[in-house]
Amino acid sequence: MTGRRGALIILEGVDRAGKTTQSTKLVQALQDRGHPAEMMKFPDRTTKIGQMISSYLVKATNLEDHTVHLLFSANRWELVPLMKEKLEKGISLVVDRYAFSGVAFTSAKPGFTLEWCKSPDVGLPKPDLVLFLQLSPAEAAQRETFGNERYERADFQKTVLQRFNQLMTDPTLNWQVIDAARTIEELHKDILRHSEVAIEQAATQPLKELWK
Ligand code: NYM
Repeated sequence: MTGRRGALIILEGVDRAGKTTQSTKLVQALQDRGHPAEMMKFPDRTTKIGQMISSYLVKATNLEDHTVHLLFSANRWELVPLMKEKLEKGISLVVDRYAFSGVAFTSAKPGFTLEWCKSPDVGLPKPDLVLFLQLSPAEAAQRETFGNERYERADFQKTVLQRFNQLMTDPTLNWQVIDAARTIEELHKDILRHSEVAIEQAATQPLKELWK
């Protein structure tokens, strides 16, 4: 590779923290400033695996808990060749959820350890930046009510937040906690600032592997 590689930037957080709004705004702002950037989201419901996941989330089908965890991971792995191709071309990827959601949501179910949940995602492209949109359960409760999908329950989301907090103690990752209780524009400014630093730093560094 001769040119600069793109940065892998992930947005994580509990449901309703504003990840999708902020990912869209970030891609637009990066493009406006001359940084090639594209958005991705997980689960990617457009693939065959993604359709199985989507049908589970909308409760049209039931899947065994380990099985659905592995499908979420497979849905990331099937997009790895495309992600690497884009990053190598110098395109930064802004990704709405990644392996951290995978681990936080499954390990919030009884009988699942963080270690077991992490293992299928070991070796995925390692993010250069993980932005965690922090919103307390009380603040989340003031936003519009949950939809009807699986996992959209306040008690479950509380456990998910605890699991995210455990994942954020990992010093091998560049976690940045963003206070998501502020306005859309305030959050956006912070997110853009962190992202531009990450893009600069990633440009001259090889892409690494997650949790390895
Ligand atoms: N989710 C998302 C998981 O349980 N595991 C995963 O690996 C990922 C990426 O799917 N409640 C959950 C979190 C969400 C749901 O996400 C769908 P979205 O962003 O609402 O499409």
